[in-house]
Amino acid sequence: MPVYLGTLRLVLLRLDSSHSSLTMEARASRRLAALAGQLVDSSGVSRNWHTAPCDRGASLASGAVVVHPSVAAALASGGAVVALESTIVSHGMPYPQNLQMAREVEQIVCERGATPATVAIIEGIPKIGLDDSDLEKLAVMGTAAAKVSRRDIGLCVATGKTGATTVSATALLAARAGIKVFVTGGIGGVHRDGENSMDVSADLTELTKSPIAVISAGAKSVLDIPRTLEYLETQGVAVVGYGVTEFPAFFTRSSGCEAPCSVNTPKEAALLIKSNLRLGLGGCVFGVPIPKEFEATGSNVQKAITKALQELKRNKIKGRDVTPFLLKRVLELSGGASLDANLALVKNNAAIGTDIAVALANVAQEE
Ligand code: PSU
Ligand code: MN
Repeated sequence: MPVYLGTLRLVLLRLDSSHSSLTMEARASRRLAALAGQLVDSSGVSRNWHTAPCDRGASLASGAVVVHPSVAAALASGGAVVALESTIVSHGMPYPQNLQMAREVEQIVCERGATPATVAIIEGIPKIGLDDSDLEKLAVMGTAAAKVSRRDIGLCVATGKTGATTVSATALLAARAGIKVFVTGGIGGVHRDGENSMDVSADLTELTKSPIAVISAGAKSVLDIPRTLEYLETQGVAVVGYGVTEFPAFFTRSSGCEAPCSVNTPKEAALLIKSNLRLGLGGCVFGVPIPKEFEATGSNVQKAITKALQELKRNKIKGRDVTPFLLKRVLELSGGASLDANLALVKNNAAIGTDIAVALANVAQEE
């Protein structure tokens, strides 16, 4: 029985302290059974949350979490699974390139030997693994879908809305389903002027809570990359350069900031992830540099970033709207150049992330 279950039992017993001990036990068991019943796969079969592989935490406040049958089967057999976020689809790219990207990335994951699990909340139901119709719905909705970070999950579920999950919400939901590797484009970070605005993405703090490895192309230079790395260090999140010694800056391979450590192969990455998981150290971030041939060395994207940052200030955009605004303006101002680079790096991350997930599954099976 996981330690967590004992803890929850204790909490429930305390809540019921006005009743006799026998009643307390019975009531606690009933509530645990009810919570466990909230995790169902899409065939309607109830899965026991508490005995799910890599069980990590309490069930969500309300509603069911639907694990796609392909993902549930892969997890049950110890196969490699790769989680994918959905805000990149709805808020990160325009339609129809976003849909094409989402399908291609899933395809890459399949071809390299893992099961893709795109995460989103569809009409109030958190889903781990989407059908193509769900992907299409999110891609077409674009910014009409809610942008759901950790704090927004409860409301989205309670109101039955459709929401795309950011890195933080995806990491949380995927890790609770037992997924250990998650591919994205770029992670959120400390925004420029973040020392005053305190605009620090929940992506960074989530990795202290959710045990999952995020494979990214680093953080965009619209962010304050040195402070992002400092913040991750404070939070105790391992940051790893993949095949490089610098933490990459999304459109460019170099950020001028050294990565605290680096690995060169999927197996090395897998061993690091395994150690982190075993020791209960939480999540980690891998920075995979954009392939050289797509690197936006041209002044085009850099100029667009500078201009977008000026516009951000002028328009007084704040909070959850900052990142989507910057992504959209950089795309428009660079005349589409940023989109080509973005697509190339996401696909590259998917290939490398899948190789890492496969290596991790192999390492686990060798034991
Ligand atoms: N950076 C990108 N593309 C994206 C995002 C960030 O290059 O699509 C999205 C991710 O979903 C990330 C979120 O988790 O933005 C961060 O938003 P915020 O800064 O509001 O935390
Ligand atoms: Mn923010």
